[in-house]
Amino acid sequence: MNNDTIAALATAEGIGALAVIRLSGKDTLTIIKKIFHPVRSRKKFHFESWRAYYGTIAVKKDLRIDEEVIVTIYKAPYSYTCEDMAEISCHGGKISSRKILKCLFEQGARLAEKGEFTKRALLNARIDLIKAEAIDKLIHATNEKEYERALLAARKEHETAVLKIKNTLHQILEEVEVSIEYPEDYEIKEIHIKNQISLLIENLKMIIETNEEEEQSGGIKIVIFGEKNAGKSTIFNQLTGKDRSIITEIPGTTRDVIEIELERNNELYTISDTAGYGDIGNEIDKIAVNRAEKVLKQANIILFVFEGTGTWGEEETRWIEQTDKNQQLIIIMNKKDLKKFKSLKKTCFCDVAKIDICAHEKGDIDKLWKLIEKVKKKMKHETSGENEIFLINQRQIGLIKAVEQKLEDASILIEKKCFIELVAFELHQARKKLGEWFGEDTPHEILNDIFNSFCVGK
Ligand SMILES: Nc1nc2c(ncn2[C@@H]2O[C@H](COP(=O)(O)OP(=O)(O)OP(=O)(O)O)[C@@H](O)[C@H]2O)c(=O)[nH]1
Ligand SMILES: [Mg+2]
Repeated sequence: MNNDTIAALATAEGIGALAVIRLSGKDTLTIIKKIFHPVRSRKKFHFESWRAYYGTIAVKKDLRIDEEVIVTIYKAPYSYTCEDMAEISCHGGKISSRKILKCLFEQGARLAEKGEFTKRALLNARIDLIKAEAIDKLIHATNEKEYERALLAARKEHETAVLKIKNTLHQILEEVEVSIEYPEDYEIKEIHIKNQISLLIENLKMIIETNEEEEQSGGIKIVIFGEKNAGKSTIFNQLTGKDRSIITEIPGTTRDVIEIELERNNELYTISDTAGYGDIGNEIDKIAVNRAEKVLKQANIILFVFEGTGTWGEEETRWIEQTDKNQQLIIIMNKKDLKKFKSLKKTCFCDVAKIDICAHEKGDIDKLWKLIEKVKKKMKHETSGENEIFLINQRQIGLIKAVEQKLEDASILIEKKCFIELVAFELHQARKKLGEWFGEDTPHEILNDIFNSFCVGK
């Protein structure tokens, strides 16, 4: 492995109070000793690990221009990269850090590639690829949910849960390999091996399912649906705080599905406004309702909007009864400010959440948000963290799918009474794919691709 000395700005470039430059590699201490002048020490200076030193760096010796800095030293192997490292904390803004970096390059350091510090941590076995990707996800997280999942994926407990899967597969493979040597034992073990594989397949399927939902989710999906002109778009604009949907008194105003992502109380939501059902006038109406029905199926929470001045009929009941048992439902009786308004609260659908509102009233929209947050708690999946496996990107999901497929293939071969060597081959393939998940046997080009998405300085 290349352990030449690399340097990069670790903080975002731009105006700010401070900037931090990172340095890692075999010449770190030599370079620091050459350019850094501690303020207190007059005698020969000796760096200790995990200590911060105040001093200056002469960025232009002839003119005696010095940069004030704090240098923190991390000696190998107790650093992020397992190599000698230094972090130079200097004044923010572009100029200071650029000058210091130039100084470091003049002394033999080179500019780090994207993610090269973390790549070194991986190649020096300080972290595995799952943790490396979790660290990257932490930095790129755009909402609390993503951040929380990345944090959990970087924990020791997660490593233990991952190890359990790895060990189970290794045990199965061991049993199969012993059977190659002692085929007479295989008949006794065959059912046991098949059961073990089935259990692992089930476990992986569950992991894939929950993580795919999370990866594609964009948070909790709320779909606003209901009869034409009931006030869906008004509620949509009010809930999102945006003037996105067109509102008119003409029934059938909304045709396409309109979607907005938003974060509220650390939760990510995707809210969709849809076309209303009712008299199907023309081909466009038909297409519009079809589109609405499609997104309705993907909803975690359905806000069923009905104009409280109308009469609740069979069509409404039919829509309500179509709701999947995994979907949460809120019936909104809108336009309560109108004279003819009738509440549905006490009359029917006892186990469904209901609310009477006037979509123009801010207080009512606040109450609706509270009800949504209450209903949300009933949803099946809430992150517990314990023993849970987090697949935080499509690469990881793809690999676990491949492992699961290889196990399925092995299981079929056992069923068909094929040669045990063939079963062992499939299990070896499964183990290889599993290894790629945490960075064992991951081809170099793939590693490069992964770290290319990291920041320089990370
Ligand atoms: N009085 C009263 N009018 C409302 C209320 N909510 C919405 N409206 C009005 O009802 C009309 C229809 O509102 P929209 O939000 O466009 O209804 P919609 O359900 O999206 O209608 P379509 O897209 O045509 O299906 C507009 O004139 C709104 O101003 C309410 O609470 N009270
Ligand atoms: Mg509308």
